[in-house]
Amino acid sequence: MATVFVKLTFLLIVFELTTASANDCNLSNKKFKKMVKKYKQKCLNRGFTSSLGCASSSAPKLKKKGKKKCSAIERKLESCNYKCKEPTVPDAYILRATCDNVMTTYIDGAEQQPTSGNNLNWGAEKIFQISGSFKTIAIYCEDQGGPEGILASVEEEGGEVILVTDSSWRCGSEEQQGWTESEFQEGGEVWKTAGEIGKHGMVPWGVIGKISGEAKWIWEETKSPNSYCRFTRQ
Ligand SMILES: [Ca+2]
Repeated sequence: MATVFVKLTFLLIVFELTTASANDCNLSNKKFKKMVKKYKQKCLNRGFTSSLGCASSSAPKLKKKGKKKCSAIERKLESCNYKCKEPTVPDAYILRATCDNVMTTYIDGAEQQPTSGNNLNWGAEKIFQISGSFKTIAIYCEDQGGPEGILASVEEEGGEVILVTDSSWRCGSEEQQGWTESEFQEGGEVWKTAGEIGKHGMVPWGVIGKISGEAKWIWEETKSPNSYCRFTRQ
């Protein structure tokens, strides 16, 4: 008898999940809000591909069971005419960068290793996966003769560029204590507006990988062999 009861309950739950379609919203306002929160936290922020057109993060991915739960939540929300209002903040960005000649990259004070590209080779773009909540990108470049420059862009997973190297960056010729940290104050005589050398694509470098075409080659203005450049988000 107990087994039959469990089976019936299970069938009822399955029936409810699969038939919750349009015009079938029976959630109280409180429960609806709770479900929206769950949808954002457990589904969209975990890379669930929304069929309601909501933006979702890239990683980590959900397993089969999780996807099934999210689909059920989504159907329920759809039946309640739920519309995505704001895109969720991406979990990660892609930083593409290079410099002539040797590059060291920091995000919020921590040195980063590229997932692709070689820090010693200016001809190859270096690719970094960086946190969606990053504040400060800091790039140190050592010039070893000939022309010098730093070139970089940051994009969302979908390829939309959110920032490039240009005169919005600040550069100096001295390594100052804490210069890679987001709290660092770019004051005094050392930190100046980055000097723009020219647009991505210019000679002698040409086009480097998939760095944005809007990016400019920059350097600290006195043309010292050492350039420390940084950008902080508001
Ligand atoms: Ca050089």
